[in-house]
Amino acid sequence: MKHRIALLADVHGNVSALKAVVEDSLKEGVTDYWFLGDLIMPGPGANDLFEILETIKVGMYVKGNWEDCFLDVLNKRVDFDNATDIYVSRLVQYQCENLNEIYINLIKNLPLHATKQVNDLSISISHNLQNKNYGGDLWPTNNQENFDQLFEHDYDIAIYAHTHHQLLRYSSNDQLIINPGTIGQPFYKWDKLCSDLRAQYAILEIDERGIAEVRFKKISYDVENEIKNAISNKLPYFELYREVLDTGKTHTHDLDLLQKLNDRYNYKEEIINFFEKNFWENKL
Ligand SMILES: [Mn+2]
Repeated sequence: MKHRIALLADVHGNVSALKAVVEDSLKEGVTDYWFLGDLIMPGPGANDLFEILETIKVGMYVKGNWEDCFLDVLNKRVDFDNATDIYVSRLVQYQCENLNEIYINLIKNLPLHATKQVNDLSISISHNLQNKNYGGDLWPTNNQENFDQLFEHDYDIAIYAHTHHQLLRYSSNDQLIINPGTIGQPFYKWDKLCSDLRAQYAILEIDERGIAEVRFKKISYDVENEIKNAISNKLPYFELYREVLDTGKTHTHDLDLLQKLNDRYNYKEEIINFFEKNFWENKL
């Protein structure tokens, strides 16, 4: 039987980009959808993102590091004196104000790693390494031994995401590695490539003979609409979101800039009030 699998990853709250990719995938005659993590934050998408995944019947969803950031805040693992922690916490507050409880529970129960058998092929699916969904181990230019870590078991194919870079390469034993890139937050370190920040995904086609096609796609979407969406939803750190959509540049670890924004908008006070009230009332 022929399977055309859409590999989706790293939406990061960008509903407009996800919608455009799903529309394209429907024209492509995709039969299966797998999602590799980092669905929410820092963009405005909340329930709408999960509802889209429901309409396309996503058959696999593994947990990204941003889903873990979300859970860390719910578990009160927050340093209120760290500007990045305030940034992430304020984005989590936005999600808590918007997300249905069923989706919060869904995030709590996501696996780090999954395997699929498609025809004769065994496939590993993880956000980054199978036991570690964060860090730079699988950056595209890293050494071969880092990538070989994906094959401690005898998978034929390993699929990962997280680096926001589309990639196809092989293990030392010639097993296939695929990264579909990012739907919502593309970036390049090479400036000239940053002029094209279309949404990325990949299609993996497997037929009776084996791997029939690996196709990397880039899909235009309505960036202006996404910015309007962020404004009308009163997205915190809106100016950072607009910048990442326009240029690909993020400031997640820029403590000075985040501190300025935290002070300007009183975000620290806001999250302390929000989380104290909700923890006390047992709502989180
Ligand atoms: Mn990630």
